[in-house]
Amino acid sequence: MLLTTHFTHQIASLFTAAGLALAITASPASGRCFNMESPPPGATYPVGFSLALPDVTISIDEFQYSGGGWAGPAHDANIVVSNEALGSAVQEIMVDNCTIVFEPDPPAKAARFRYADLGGNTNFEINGDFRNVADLSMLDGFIVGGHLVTVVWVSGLGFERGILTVHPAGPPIDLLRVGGQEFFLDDLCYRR
Ligand SMILES: [Ca+2]
Ligand SMILES: [Ca+2]
Repeated sequence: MLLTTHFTHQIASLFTAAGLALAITASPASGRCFNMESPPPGATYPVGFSLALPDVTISIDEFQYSGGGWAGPAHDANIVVSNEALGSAVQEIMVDNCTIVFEPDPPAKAARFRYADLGGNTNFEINGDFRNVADLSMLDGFIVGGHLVTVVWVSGLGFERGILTVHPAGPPIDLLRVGGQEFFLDDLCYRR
């Protein structure tokens, strides 16, 4: 896959005072990976949470239902001991009726993550190009925010697992958002 070689051997760990512990690359200048292994299990990040690191801001934001209404602020993301997204053992983040937003600064060129969508619809956004789709696999082959998106569809329809890649050769990626209902995310990487 696009970013595997770039990141696989560069993961180190970081624990922040704010508690959203993340895995990062040895050289953040080249990009980052977030494997969700360092936070304590059960760590909870409500809508409105925001963590500003020197080169990326990560926040939890609202989720839009399939009908267009918004889920509101009474939701959160949680670190869980599970491997629904088929990523790095043993933890991942469950983004439940909310979205997680990555704003890399300097911006990224490409990104990739593993997910399990065990609920209803999903939200996905690059640089203000917001998509609300039943399943992320519906974005396979589409251009979002000026970037080609491909999805390796692992299983299911409506309850699917996959790997989503945001390919390079688009504008700088200032913002990447993803979320769903009973949505599990792991090993989100981007490179600069
Ligand atoms: Ca993990
Ligand atoms: Ca779905």
